[in-house]
Amino acid sequence: MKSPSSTASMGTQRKDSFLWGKAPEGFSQMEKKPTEGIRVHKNDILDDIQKIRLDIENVLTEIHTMESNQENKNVVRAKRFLCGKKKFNMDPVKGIQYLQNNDLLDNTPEAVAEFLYKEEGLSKTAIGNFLGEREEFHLQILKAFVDLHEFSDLNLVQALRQFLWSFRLPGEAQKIDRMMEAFAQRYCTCNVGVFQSTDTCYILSFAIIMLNTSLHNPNVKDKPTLERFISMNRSINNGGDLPNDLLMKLYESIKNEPFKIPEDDGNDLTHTFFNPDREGWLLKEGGRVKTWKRRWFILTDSCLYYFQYTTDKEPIGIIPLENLCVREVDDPHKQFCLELFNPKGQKIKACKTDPDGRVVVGKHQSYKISAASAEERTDWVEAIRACITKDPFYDLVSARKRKVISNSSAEPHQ
Ligand code: 4IP
Repeated sequence: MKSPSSTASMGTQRKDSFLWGKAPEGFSQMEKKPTEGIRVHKNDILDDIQKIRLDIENVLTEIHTMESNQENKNVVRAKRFLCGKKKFNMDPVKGIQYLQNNDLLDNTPEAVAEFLYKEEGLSKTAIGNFLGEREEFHLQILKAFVDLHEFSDLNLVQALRQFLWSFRLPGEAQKIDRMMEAFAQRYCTCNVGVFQSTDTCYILSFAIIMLNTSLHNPNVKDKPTLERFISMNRSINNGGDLPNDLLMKLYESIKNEPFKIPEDDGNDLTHTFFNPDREGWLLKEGGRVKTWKRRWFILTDSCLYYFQYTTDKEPIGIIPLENLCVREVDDPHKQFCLELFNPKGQKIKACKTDPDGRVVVGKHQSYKISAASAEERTDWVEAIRACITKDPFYDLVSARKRKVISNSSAEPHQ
């Protein structure tokens, strides 16, 4: 006879054994059969658990690898993007190409325009040069870029402030023309009825930019009055006059606050010399003392810079080429000479560092420079000629004014 406690322990043992898939001692063959099945089943389940555990581990490792791959990809992408921006600042066309080749920028005018408009750290000079290019794709980018500006309910000075802050106006007349034309069109679309035509808006925009220079450049002694500004802009509204109070508002706004021109990190001297139009060794004759010195010349941004060594960061002298002319000349002592001169016969405005390291005004009536060969001289003369710019604004505006006047005399003004 089993004691109650031993019966109870027997019950527990059976239950445990069933749980573990083992038939406890003292069971008949019939009783043992289902437990065999349970044991097999249990092993299968354990195997499955093991497999699932391995699968989970594999998946976790895969996720981890994917994450770190993704991270690496992101790092590489970010580095490439930065590199693209640097390239852009040195050579905008190459920079954009690089970004597109690396799938970092879509090849649509809208995507490029947005990049130029929103991306930080881009040289505003590079943006200006890129936007001013003549090719069809660039024109579409320029339009998309200008369309990103909202000029509704702004007066022309306010709109110009916004526009001229988003890039630096390039020096080349045709580029300025295209950009200001695009600006005028956008302004007239946003402010229907303010001007009779986009030409009026274009001319007045230039008048405002010139007014800004005249009022705020300390070198301009003769400051234009409001009356002069108004009379300068007579008949520009398709033969009619613009309201005086509009011109007065614009005049006052500029007088009180000059245009802010964006600072440009990429516009320092180091950047200037990165992508010159031409560079090379030449001999230069002194200004007062006519000694010949071998100097490394760099032609860029409408200036001729000369250095003692190719590796020098700071030039010895800078000759702005604006309003100068260049020609081939003969010299009794040196071959293949060219001369930079002022057609008005005045002394050339240039600066140089004197032997004490001070920046002083140059003393040249003209610069005589000798090249190593006839070909080199021709190449230099051509490159300098291409760089020499006259006052681009003046020519652009007078052409547009002539157009407005001839249009308004052809069609009677209403
Ligand atoms: C100097 O002669 C050099 O030719 C200078 O050239 C020149 O200055 C000086 O012209 C001339 O006097 P010495 O070295 O024999 O004194 P660089 O500056 O290339 O050394 P420019 O104006 O040509 O740079 P003047 O005008 O300063 O006399």
